[in-house]
Amino acid sequence: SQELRNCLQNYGKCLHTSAALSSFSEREYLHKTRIPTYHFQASLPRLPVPELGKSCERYLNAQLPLLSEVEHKELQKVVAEFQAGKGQDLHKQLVEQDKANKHTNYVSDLWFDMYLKDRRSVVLTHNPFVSFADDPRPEYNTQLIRSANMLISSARCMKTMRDEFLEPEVFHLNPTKSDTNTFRSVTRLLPSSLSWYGAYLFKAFPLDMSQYKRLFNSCRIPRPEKDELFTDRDAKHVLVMRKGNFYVFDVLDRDGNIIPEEEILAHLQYILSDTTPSPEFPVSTLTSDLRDSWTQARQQLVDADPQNEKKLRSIESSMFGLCLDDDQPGDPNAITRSFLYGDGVNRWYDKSFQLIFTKDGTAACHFEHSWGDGVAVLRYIRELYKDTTEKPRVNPQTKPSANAGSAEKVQRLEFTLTPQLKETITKAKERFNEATGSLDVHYLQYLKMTRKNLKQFKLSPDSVMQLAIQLAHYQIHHKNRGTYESCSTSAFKHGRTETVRSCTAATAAMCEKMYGTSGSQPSVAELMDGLKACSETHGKLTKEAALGQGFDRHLFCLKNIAQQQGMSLPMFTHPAYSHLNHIILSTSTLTDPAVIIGGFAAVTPDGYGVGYGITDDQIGFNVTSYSACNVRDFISCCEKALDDIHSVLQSASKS
Ligand code: BUJ
Repeated sequence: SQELRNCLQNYGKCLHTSAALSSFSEREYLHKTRIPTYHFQASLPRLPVPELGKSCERYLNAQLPLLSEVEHKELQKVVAEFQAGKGQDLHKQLVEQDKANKHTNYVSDLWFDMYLKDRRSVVLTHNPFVSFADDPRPEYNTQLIRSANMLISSARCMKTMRDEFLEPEVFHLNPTKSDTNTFRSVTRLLPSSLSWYGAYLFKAFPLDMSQYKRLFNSCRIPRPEKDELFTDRDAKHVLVMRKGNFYVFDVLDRDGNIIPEEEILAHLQYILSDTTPSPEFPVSTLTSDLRDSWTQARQQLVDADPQNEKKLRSIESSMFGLCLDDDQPGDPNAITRSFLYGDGVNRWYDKSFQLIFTKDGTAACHFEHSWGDGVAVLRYIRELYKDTTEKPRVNPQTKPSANAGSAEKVQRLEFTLTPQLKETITKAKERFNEATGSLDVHYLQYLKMTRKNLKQFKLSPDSVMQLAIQLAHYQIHHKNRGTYESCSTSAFKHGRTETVRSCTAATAAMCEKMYGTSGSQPSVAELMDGLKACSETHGKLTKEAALGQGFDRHLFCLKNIAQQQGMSLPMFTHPAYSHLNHIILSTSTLTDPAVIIGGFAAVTPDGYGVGYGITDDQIGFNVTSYSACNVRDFISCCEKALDDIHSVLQSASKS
C-alpha cells in the first residue's frame, strides 16, 4: 500500500508538472503545430521556367489591347526574331542557371536585386500598409491596451516561429477534406522529402515559408549600390517610437520568456507619458530618403560617434518598430495617409514591418517589401488579430507594474549629429514632404454588389473588380494601358509574385461596348456575354500566373541576363515593351476579416495604385495617384462602372 501511495503521489506531481508546462506553453506560444513549421519546405515544387514560345505568345496577347493592328503586326516580327534567335540562347542560360540552383527558383535572386538595388526611397515606391479591423470591444481599443496586447501577441508569434511551432501555411482547395486531423496526422509522418506529395493527395497545397524567417528582428540597411537585409535571430527587444524619439526595452527575459504583461504595460505607459519633445533633427527621417543619400548619412552617423553604430544596430535588430502616434485620423483618406507614409518622423521605414497605433487605437502594419510579400504579412496579421481579440493578456483592469516603466528598463536612444547630418536630415524632410504632398488618395465603399451575389452569376468576383478598374480608367482616358495585378507564387519554393495582365482583349471589348464611341446600344445578353468572357479570360490568366505560367518574370530574367552581357535587344528596347511595363494601373487585393483597409502608392507619376477588397457584405477600392491624375474622378468612375455592371446583372436576372 505504501508503494501504491508513492505511485499516486508521483502521478500527482506529474500531472501538476504537465499542467504547469502546458500553461507555460500557452503563455509563450500562439500554438504548437502538429506538423513541423518547415516540414513541407524540402519537397515544395520548384517554380517552372515557362517555355520560351509560351512566354512570347502570352506577351503578344497582353499587348493586343494596347496596340493598333499594324503596331501589333510589327511587334509580332520582333518577337518572332527574338524567339528564333537570341531569346533561345538567353533562355538556355536561364534554364542552366536554374538547374544549378535547385535550392531556390530562377527569379528569386533577381527579384531581391530589383528591390535592394533600387535607389529610390522605400516610402511610396515600395512600402504598403494593411490596417487592422478594430477590436470588437471598444475598451480594448485604446492606444495603450491595444499596443500592449499586440506587442505581447507579436512576441508569442515571434517565439512560435523561432521555436518552429508555427503551423505551416497550407492552401486548402477542399478544406473539409484537408483542414483536418487526419491530414495533419498523415502528412507529419511522411519524410520532408515526400510530405508535399502527401498533402497534394488531399488537394492541399503547402506554401513557401522561407519569408517568415525575415519577419521579426529584421531590417533593410542602406549600402552602396545594393542594400542589405539584416536579421538578428536572438534579439529580445522591441523598438518603440513616439514623436520621433526611439525607445528600446527587452520583451523577453534572460531565459527567453515573455516578461509579465504588467511590465509591458508599464513600459509603454512610461513612453506615452515621457515629455521629451520631438527632436529638431529626427534621424528617422533619413530612412525615407533616397537610398544613396541614406547610405552616406548612415556611414557619417557611424563615423561621428561609435555609440551611434550601437544604437543603429539596436534599432535594426529589434523585433519590429512599434509607432505610437499622436494623431487621430478621422476618415479612411486620413488613415491611408498616416499608415502609408505618416509624418516622416515617427517611423523607421527600413524595418521589415512596423505596427502603427493612432491616438485612438486604430492599428496598422506598414511593411518594407524587399524581404517578403503579402502572404507572409497577412498570416502574421491574422494570427495577431485572432490572438489579441481572443486571448488578450492585458485588459482594462490590468495594473501596470510599479517597479517597471523607468529609464533604467526603457532606454531612450539619442544620436550624436554633425552639422552635415543635420543638413541631410533637413533636406530629406523637404524631399519627403514634396513626394508625399503630391500623392492624393481616395476610397469607395460599395454595398450593392458582394462576393456572394457575383458568384451567383458564376462570375469571378476578382474579374469583376478588375473589369471595373479597366472601365473606370477607360471612362477618363478613353484607352487601355499597362495593368499589373499582383499574384502570389508562394506555392513554389521561394515563390514571390507573378503579374496577371488583367487588361485583356475581353476587358477592352467591354470598355468599348459600355463606354465606346460607336453609339450602338448593346443588349443585356451581349453585355452578360462580355462579363462572362472577361471572367473566363481573367480566371485563366490568374490560374496560369499562380502556377508560374505568366510571362513577366520570365522576360524580366531574360532581359536581365541580356543586360548583364551588355546586349541590347529589340525585344526589350522596342517601345511596346516599355509601354506595357509603364504600369498605369497597379493593383492588388487582400480580403480577410482582420483587415479593414490597405493601400500602396501608384508606381508611375501618371498611374494609379489600386487596392481593393471584396467581402460577403461589400466591395471596396482604396486608390492613390500623383498630380497627373485625379483620384476622385477615378473613384467616381469606379462607382459608375460598378453601378453599370450591377444594372446589367439585375436586368439579366429579370429576363
Ligand atoms: O506584386 C508584387 O510583387 C508586390 C505588390 C506590389 N504592388 C503593391 C505594387 C502591386 N505588393 C502587394 O501586392 C502587397 C500589397 C499589400 C496591400 C494590399 C492592399 C489591399 C487593399 C485592401 C482593402 C481595400 C478596401 C477599401 C475599402 C474602403
